Amino acid sequence: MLKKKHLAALASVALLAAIPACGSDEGTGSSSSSGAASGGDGKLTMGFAQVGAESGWRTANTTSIQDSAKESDVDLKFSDAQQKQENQIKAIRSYIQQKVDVIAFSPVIESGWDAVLNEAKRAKIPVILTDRAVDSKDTSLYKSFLGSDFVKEGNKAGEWAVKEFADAKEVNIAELQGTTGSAPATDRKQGFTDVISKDPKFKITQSQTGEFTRAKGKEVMEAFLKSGKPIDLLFAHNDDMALGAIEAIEGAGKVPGKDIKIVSIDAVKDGMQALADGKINYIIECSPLLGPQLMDLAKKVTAGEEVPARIETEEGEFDQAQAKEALPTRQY
Ligand code: GYE
Repeated sequence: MLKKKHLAALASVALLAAIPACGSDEGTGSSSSSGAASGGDGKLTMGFAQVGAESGWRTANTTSIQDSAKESDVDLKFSDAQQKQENQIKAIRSYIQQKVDVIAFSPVIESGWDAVLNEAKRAKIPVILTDRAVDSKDTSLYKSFLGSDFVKEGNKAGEWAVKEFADAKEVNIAELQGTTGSAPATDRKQGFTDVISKDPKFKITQSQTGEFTRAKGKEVMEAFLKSGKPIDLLFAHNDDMALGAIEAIEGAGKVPGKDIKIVSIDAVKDGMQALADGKINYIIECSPLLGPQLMDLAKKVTAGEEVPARIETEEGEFDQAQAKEALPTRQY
């Protein structure tokens, strides 16, 4: 998980329009695309089991995958698991049954995948992990991982906090964690804690999951505020939870970005707007534009080519001025 070397991988053009996140039967984990798998038309068939539609990041990620499948002439079978592992497992089993050429998925949580991945292996269907990792010891269960270094993202958020609060005597931190058991929640927490724990003036006094959604971020932040404990800084594992928290902070008569500083991760448009408006203070970028690289990997893997075990995306960081500059051309 902490491996460093990698090819910087910048996703190319992202085509984001007002295309809905997914067209699948909501919550059933069923697949939305038609056409026979490994079809007689010679097209590559990919089964993709998406996490859900919990955030702006996820919507952009889904659009990137759907658009690049079209551009690469890949027949995409897409399913939305509504953040439930059982739905993802069901979808993967159905892709195995349909004999797709390749399975790709973004595992909602890290554990519990060995059985279904072994089924795919026995069926000789290669698997590519995108965005989130699994904790399987047997790395032969998948061909490659394509995504971000979430520990590094947490480090960067911590490093910003250390600079921002250089003169403070005490910093009380509230943390909105992502989905419990997911790689980004575990790793971002670890990365952030590793940095701030070097100075005992930083204390995480309240920490709970907001499940990566705006609604839950708001609800949990309301509870944090009601506790009466002082909060100097909010560390939100994604922009959507920060945006929900902003509503809670304003609802409590406080000024987000001033009374309570906020650092978050993703850099989706709505988050960048809040940063430009001074309601969020700093954002670490996490790129959702994985589609073009995924299609490329799928073609190589199904052609029997060797691929790197891990491909990481290259990402930036934004303060208010940088957000203002980036916003007009931001793709997601
Ligand atoms: O940060 C969050 C989304 O796995 C990197 O999932 C992804 C995370 C992203 O819901 O917004």
